[in-house]
Amino acid sequence: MGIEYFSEELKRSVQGKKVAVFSHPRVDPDGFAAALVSSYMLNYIGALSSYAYLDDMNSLAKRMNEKYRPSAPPADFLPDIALVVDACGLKYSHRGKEFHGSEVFVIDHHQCGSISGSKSFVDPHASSSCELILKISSSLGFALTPDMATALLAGLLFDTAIFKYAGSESVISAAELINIGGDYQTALTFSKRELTKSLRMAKLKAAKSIELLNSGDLIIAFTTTDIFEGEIAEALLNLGADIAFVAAPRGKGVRVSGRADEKAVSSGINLADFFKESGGGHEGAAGAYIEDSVENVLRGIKTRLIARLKTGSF
Ligand SMILES: [Mn+2]
Repeated sequence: MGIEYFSEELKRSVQGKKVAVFSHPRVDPDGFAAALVSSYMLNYIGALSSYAYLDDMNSLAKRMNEKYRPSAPPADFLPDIALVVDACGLKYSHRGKEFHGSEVFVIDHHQCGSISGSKSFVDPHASSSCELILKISSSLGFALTPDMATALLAGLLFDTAIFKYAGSESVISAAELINIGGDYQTALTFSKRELTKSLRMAKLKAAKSIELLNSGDLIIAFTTTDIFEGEIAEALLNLGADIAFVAAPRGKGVRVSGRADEKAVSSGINLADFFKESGGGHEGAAGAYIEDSVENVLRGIKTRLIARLKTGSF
């Protein structure tokens, strides 16, 4: 759905309505800022009330939460409409299952495929959801405050790993946010994870159980952890792997993070496509939640990966 049409539909639908804003589990700065700013924007365009459901955060989002302190939805809040940001629809959102209202909107930058039953503005070429919120706010005539611009900038910096994965659009959006009054230094403090002792321990522990697979010129690494699966997958690429999968038990299933370097991506590997419906992400960085044991999940990934590498059908 084009941005103008999406914005108009959103505005028309939320008039006088109660709106819930959801994002993905263990929300990161991109999801957090996108949800936070959306809730203000929805109030501005005519919602009766709007709240972001942000009670499952990663450590950086928690830091943002300390500063922004968004009001939590009242216990008796019964939303009519849901807006899902930074996730491919209600199904992938934290607490989306609790929503029993009538209409769902989605704003996301992951490769979502078709999202049934929702009106969506999805741009997989955007590096962050915060860039999309910036665009939608300007199309709705909603003026961002400097604090909101800082939050969106933090989300953009986090998702682009501080411009490592940024296209020209992200750089332009960042400049626009700074012009509005966004503070780059503050945004940086929300987007860079400190190398805490627990993160370093988790990386080193995960390194003890790395399994390697060779395929032509590519080195593929697998390991498990309890926490920080994304950071560990990233660290495995820094160690020299071309593709890394890290599995962490979470609830009744397993959260898997995958990373692929430029060489792997240019040879046709697309991790978002690899995980399909069970996950979301981009060609070089994607994750999935799969209900099974860690062993089964990693074995399944290996089997599918070997089959795909053999046939070159990535
Ligand atoms: Mn994102």
